[in-house]
Amino acid sequence: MGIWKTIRQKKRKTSQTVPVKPGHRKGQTGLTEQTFVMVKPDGVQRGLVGEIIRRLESKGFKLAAMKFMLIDRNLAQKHYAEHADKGFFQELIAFITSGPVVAMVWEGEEAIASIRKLMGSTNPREAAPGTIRGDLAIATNFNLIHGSDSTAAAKREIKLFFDPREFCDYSRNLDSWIK
Ligand code: IDP
Ligand code: MG
Repeated sequence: MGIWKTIRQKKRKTSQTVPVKPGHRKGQTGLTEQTFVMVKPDGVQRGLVGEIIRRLESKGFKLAAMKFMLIDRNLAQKHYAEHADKGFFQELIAFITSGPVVAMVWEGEEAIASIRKLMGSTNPREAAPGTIRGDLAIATNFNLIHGSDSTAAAKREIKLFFDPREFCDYSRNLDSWIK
């Protein structure tokens, strides 16, 4: 009798002190997306690679692929093809090819729109405080970060920058506390 009591007490103690994995799914849409994100040459030059990655990691997004690279003119023109007729296009191509970038794929629930929100508006002076551009940049042509703006853009840009073999498939135990 005395032994059973001890075991029961131990069990109760354990269940009170070990956090229980969240069982509900309130607020979750179940829409896990991948999005293409890049720390632009100004972010690398200013030593903000870590700060930018920290913000995406801290939010809870999961890194799926990453590389440090130089973008050549051909890739730059393809990546920014939608802006080919804009007055700033040549300046944009010159800028994005001017130094190394950190190209990444980030994954998570509604990652495309959510990371756009973390980035802030294109013009950093209009970007909300708390956003990457709002906190860390001033000029539109030095706005630190690129992020896909739609599902179609994410698919296209990921394919443009990454080979499927460059992705790491892994799981994180902490995901059950994020989604
Ligand atoms: P986004 O990066 O917020 O998606 P887009 O309109 O797609 O903004 O423009 C792509 C990039 O082109 C911007 O991030 C910025 O670096 C650059 N850009 C956009 N508008 C201008 C401009 O008026 N002058 C100079 N550069 C610009
Ligand atoms: Mg864009």
